[in-house]
Amino acid sequence: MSEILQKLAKCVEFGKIDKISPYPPDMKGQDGADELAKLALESGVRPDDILENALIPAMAVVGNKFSRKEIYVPQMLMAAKAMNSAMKHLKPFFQSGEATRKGKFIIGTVSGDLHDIGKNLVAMMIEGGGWEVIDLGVDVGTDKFLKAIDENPGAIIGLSALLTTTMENMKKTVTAIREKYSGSKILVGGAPVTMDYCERIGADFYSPDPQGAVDYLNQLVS
Ligand code: B1M
Repeated sequence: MSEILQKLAKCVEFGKIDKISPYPPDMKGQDGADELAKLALESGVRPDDILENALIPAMAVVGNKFSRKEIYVPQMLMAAKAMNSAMKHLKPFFQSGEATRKGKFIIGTVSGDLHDIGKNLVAMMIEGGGWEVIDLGVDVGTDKFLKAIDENPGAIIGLSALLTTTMENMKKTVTAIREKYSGSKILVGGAPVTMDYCERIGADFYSPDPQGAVDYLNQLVS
């Protein structure tokens, strides 16, 4: 891996957004993910290589550390912010079709539920894993999910629920998706959700954390 990509991966892993960012303190004054992604492109590194050889592996390290409880939500958020600051330079290449991603992932917090911190972490990690993410936000009703699937055929769907009361809406949405798009893959998660619940409502997979979600998606296209 080139020196620029090594530095970029380190910035993402440790949440160094840009040069003026004071976090982490031991990287103060150094270029961050923002400057290094720009420099990599200017040096002729392909956007695909930046994603595959710097951003994705760095986010996988972050996801695994989080799963092992070696880091917590704030460090993960900083890593995702650093990743986003690099992604903003790559996005035009993906949008123009000059570079490709692994597939599309639609995510939303189910109807009646306003919790989005966990959902956002999952969305950011999946984007960092090389996927295009369509984030429908919170309090997403079944019709909105169906419309998004209609507009993005073949996309994998992710539902998040944080309340025992809104888990019932997760079930309704999964049932409606199954009826209309029987072949779609549905991933569910959120604090009260379990593998047993996932199986009972007919979803395909449950992950307790973002890295499990990334691994599941990757395994579908491997
Ligand atoms: Co609410 N809330 N809340 N709340 N809130 C909980 C969930 C609660 C457990 C607190 C408690 O009573 N101890 C409780 C639920 C109880 C229950 O259902 N049995 C509760 C309640 C009752 C409520 C209200 C009803 C309170 C009220 O108004 N009376 C109300 C409901 C509003 C609504 O949604 N309609 C409410 C409101 C709120 C706030 C708006 C104030 C705020 C949300 C802010 C926001 O999200 N923007 C809030 C918060 C912050 C919490 C707690 C404190 C923290 C949730 C959180 O962000 N955790 C929570 C108590 C707690 O968990 N300690 C609580 C951190 C986040 C990283 O974890 O979301 O679990 P989590 O996501 C994890 C995994 O679950 C997984 O990955 C993430 C990272 O590991 N994951 C997925 C999540 N989604 C996934 C999807 C996947 C895969 C993995 O695939 C698609």
